Amino acid sequence: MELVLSADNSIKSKGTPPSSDGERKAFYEAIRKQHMTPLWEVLHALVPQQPATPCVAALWRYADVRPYLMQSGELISAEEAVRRVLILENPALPGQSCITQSLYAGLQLILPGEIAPSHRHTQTALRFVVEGRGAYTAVDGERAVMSPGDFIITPSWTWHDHGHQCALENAEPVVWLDGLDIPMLRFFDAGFAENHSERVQPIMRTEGTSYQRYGANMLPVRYNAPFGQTSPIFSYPYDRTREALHVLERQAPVDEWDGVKLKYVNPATGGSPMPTMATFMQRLPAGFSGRPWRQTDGAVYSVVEGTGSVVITRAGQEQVLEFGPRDHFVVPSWHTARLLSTQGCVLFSFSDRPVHQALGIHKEERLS
Ligand code: 1HN
Repeated sequence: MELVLSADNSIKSKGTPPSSDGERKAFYEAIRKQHMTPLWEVLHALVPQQPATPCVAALWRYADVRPYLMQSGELISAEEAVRRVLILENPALPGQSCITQSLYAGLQLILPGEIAPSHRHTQTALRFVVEGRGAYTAVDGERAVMSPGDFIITPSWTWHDHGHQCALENAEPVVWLDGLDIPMLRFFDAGFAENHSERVQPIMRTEGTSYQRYGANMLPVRYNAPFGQTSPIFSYPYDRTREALHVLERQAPVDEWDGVKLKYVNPATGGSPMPTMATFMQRLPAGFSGRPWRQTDGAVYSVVEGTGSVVITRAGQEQVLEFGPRDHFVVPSWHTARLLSTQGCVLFSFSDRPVHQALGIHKEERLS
């Protein structure tokens, strides 16, 4: 028989019978006072065999959401709220202000004549314009007018304010989707923020300067990245994106999983426009019945045009979300999804993929 030295310095045979539940509980209680806890009780949860996100798939129908957004416009001004936003919370993570464990999403409303005051923070933001015209966002001294389908970036630590220039009687409310890396920065305890001394930051360049400088497949000869790893183009207008997708749909092979899907890039690096978030626009042709896939990056979708459905399966449970224009939905990590569209549609989406890729942990499976 093999003998071993036990914790109390007595010699016992190696095959010591298992301790009772009571003995173990007392032991856990004792070590808790030392701020210690046994790994063997949590090992499987800490290192799951595959991603086991607490997030669930969810859909926000614009017809359900819009009345509340407009009601928020009567309750509080953009100025008082600083940012008048209704946060899209993952139904399984109430109170955590996040749509996935790493991403924040919200719908922001600005009314004609309003100003959302200037500030900056280390969190990176993206805006995807959902409805209305006449609003602008200013980033470090340059304004970009917002139109539906435009994708706009607020790089980390850049001054930004929003406004609605249109004082006309028929001026429209403007709504956009905000996507931020807030939960990631919270995780790293790396968030800083400050307010500008002025409500509206001074304008230093005429509108469109960044696009002319960096958006024509050219860069200034002595290019010096103005926003670090983030794209120097802070507005990607929808008319250009839409045109590209439509030409590709007619003239190039359609992917059986994605339809026609393009990723936005930082023109100076070819990489994602922001270090923490990837953005995509895709077109599903009429009659598209996509194949299923799953990937580690949970993604948030904004429906731009058309209708369709996404079938999401996890642990044998299937969920069908039917979507139309301006609806939003989330496909969490490692949920199997497939997209269908009878009449054709256009979908914007964003995810935390660049972080997965930087860490070498991105995984995607395309199923048949
Ligand atoms: C923010 O600055 C904006 O600038 C939107 O529009 C949403 C959510 C949390 C913190 C800052 C914006 C935000 C935010």
